[in-house]
Amino acid sequence: MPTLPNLDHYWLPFTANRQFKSMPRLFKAAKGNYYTTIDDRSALDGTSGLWCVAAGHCREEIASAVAHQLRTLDYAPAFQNSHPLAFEAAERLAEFLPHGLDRIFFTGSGSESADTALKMALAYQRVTGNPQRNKLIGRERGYHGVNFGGLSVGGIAGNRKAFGNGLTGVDHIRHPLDIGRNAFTRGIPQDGGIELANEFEQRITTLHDPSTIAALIVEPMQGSAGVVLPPAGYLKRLREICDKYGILLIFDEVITGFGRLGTRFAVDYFGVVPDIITIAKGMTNGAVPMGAVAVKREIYDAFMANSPANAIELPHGYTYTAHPIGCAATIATLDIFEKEKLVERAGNLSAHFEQAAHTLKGVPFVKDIRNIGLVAGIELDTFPGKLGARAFATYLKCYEMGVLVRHTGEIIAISPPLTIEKHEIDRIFSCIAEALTSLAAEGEQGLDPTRYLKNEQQWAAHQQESRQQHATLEQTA
Ligand code: PXG
Repeated sequence: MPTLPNLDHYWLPFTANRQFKSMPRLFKAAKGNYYTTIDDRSALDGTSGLWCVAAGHCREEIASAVAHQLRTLDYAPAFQNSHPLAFEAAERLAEFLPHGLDRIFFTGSGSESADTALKMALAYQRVTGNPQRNKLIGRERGYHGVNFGGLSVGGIAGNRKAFGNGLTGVDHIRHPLDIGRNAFTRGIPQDGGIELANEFEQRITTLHDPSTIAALIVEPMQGSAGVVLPPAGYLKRLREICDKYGILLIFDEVITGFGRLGTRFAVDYFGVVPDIITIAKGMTNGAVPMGAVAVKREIYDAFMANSPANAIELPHGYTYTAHPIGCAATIATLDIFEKEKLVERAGNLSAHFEQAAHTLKGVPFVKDIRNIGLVAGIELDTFPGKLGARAFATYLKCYEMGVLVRHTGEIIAISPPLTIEKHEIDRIFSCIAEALTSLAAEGEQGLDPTRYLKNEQQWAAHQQESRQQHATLEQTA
């Protein structure tokens, strides 16, 4: 029996800690599209880790670039000094990013990218003579990470409630999910996009003076809140409204970037170009925590032109901005994307993926299926009074069957590595079908998490027991 580490000290993020520690789900290794669990079972990664391992796990090219960098230059001061790889990584990203978004600021995560982008938007308005533009607009169900800026413009209720007031001067527009109208649409919904976007204009003109608004931030596709797709024409209309009122448009592409939609970025998918774009996750293939903000050249130039000589143009940055290891991982990741044509690969697989996802129509509890590129969201009917229990039980059942899926609220989200094979895509969705079918047979009992992962529960109990014995021995010694 493999030994479990002491589970007491690590406080897990966005996790029911007590529950997790009673049935710990630990991975000890990964390769390609598979994890190995601590008890030596293989689990097909239906989620690219947390949407980040786009090129598959444990890529040798990234490992050796990082190892080399660690031995050559482990760290260089990020302020007032730098290192060549920072410029090379920025140049490579500028080539990969949508045309025109070619001035790059590095961060340590998607959350830092979101807050950096919001601060840049506010500062940009000041340096261009519009200091009254200090309001930020986000969207219901939006997720822009967990720092105070991203949290404030974000719109996932559960993430906000515990943390006080957040930023002032923030408002939200409506999210575009309309299951009543669009359930089981393949790809993006065709109707309602323009009227929905027009609500943004209506809201800023009736509730705010639009000349007080600095920026609108949206995820082109809302990932964390359960795969919410923009209807046709919606993003383009948001762009037009922003242009009309001099509002900056920020696309948070932390999830949609790096091939997830079958195009490099959502910008390329929708043909709508924001002023600022945030990225992270796939940028280093999840191997090193890193993110970036790319801005239009005009924005960077405005800071340079309007700041006094020798002044710091943007008083913002992190100890780990452009960390050498992250830069090495970014360049190695971009090399893999290029060499293996991963974006094209994802695009070519999208039709098969869509077909496979929609085989779940008619399976018990499935009330909507949403898909785009290599992303699918499967929304389930909630068991009365137990929001999320069905999706969680589905996740546990799939885990037992050797497939890793994500659950959020009552939605299962699938986002495999772009290296996924067709038979693996089929396996993910047939596993979900099997899990839901057996949940239907089991009724309410099936929703009880303690029924699952007996192996893991035994370990946790065993660990508890041996630690108690140890404590007793220590006391008697
Ligand atoms: N913006 C977007 C659009 C994101 O999806 C962040 C910012 C924050 O990134 P960091 O690196 O600070 O976590 C994210 C992160 C999920 C899930 O299961 C999604 C994220 C993170 C963890 C889980 O949907 N998105």
